[in-house]
Amino acid sequence: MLKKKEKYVVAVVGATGAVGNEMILTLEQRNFPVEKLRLFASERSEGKSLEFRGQKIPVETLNENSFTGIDIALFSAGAERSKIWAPAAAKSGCVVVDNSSQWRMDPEVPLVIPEVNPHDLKWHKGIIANPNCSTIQMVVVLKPIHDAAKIKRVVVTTFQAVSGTGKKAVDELMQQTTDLLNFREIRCNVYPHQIAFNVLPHIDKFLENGYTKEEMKMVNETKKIMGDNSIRVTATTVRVPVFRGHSESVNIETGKKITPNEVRAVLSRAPGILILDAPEKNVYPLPIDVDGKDPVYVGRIREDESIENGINIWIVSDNLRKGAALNAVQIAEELIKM
Ligand code: 25A
Ligand code: L14
Repeated sequence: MLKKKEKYVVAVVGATGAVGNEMILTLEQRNFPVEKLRLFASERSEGKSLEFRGQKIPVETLNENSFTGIDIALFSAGAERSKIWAPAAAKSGCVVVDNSSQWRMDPEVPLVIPEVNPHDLKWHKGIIANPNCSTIQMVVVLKPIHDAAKIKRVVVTTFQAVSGTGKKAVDELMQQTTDLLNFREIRCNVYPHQIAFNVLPHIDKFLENGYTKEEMKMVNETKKIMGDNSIRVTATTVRVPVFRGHSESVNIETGKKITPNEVRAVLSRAPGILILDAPEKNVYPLPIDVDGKDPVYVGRIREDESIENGINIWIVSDNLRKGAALNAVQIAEELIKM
């Protein structure tokens, strides 16, 4: 458990990555009580330094003694690194907020969205998992609707930005776009197909059941966070040539009838959500407008006229922000309040 202090020694593991960078920025912007910030990445980043509150902080590599004296560690260095280093960090008395997929479905590890299930933080044993980006922005919206009308089934299709895969994917979209516009040959290193001017129905690995890992994360993580295994979820996750901001088309079937106006009322009272829904003025959430912003944006709220109790909505949020870094920092904020 975390000892109460005025200020904390905080570490970011995977500091040079897309999410790690955003974590440093988020800690600074939200004025998290940081006594000292330590930054870690692989040997590739040795010698680099990154800025926090106007000061240059060197990037270190991890070893057995790295976590001594650290109170809170935010991890975003991939599942392989979290598998080894998160338990090691927890053992040295540090509380880990892990952004990788490694520990999310472990029954010993709480999976937390502060707006949805902050109570689950109580039973952590040193590691807390940060959910998948697409899951977070969807579940922030599902929870208030579930409380009002009991959700039976969810059908979701995502439109995911390349920054979810990390910096190298951002570079690949940029490079392919300039190459194509200059009539040069393109190269595909990160994704199996061209991503510029294209759409790929494929995120993370394919599994035996024909779904991708990303799709099954949405199914399983939703049930765990909502604490309700009866909610049926089916997902299709799609990569689009967008740099930042995931979009989702979500169809919700409820047990109790709920009208679009009631959904608007319920969501406007819920934390972390902003409604942008004025179709007559062409107003709806767009990924280019949410870059660097905190809320989960909702629009296109309308009835699914093909079933008795159905609602269709459009959800957009910054995948590096609420989808990753912001949610992790919010978890840390909850921890120091406990
Ligand atoms: O396993 P998962 O959970 O499925 O996650 C896979 C990847 O998805 C990203 C993240 O990539 C992760 O590695 N990710 C995870 N969760 C995410 C989420 N919710 C998410 N993205 C969005 N939303 P990333 O590139 O953002 O971050 C990787 C970071 O981890 C550091 N790291 C790697 N090995 C480490 C380590 N840190 C500590 N110890 C280790 N052993 C990594 O640092 C980066 O900060 P780095 O030094 O390896 O990389 C520094 C620069 O080099 C680039 N780069 C990465 N891979 C290569 C590369 N350059 C050349 N060749 C490569 N193969 C990085 O982009 C970075 O700029
Ligand atoms: O958090 O977009 O499980 O490629 C791993 C891959 C998030 C997004 C996770 C991607 C992700 C991701």
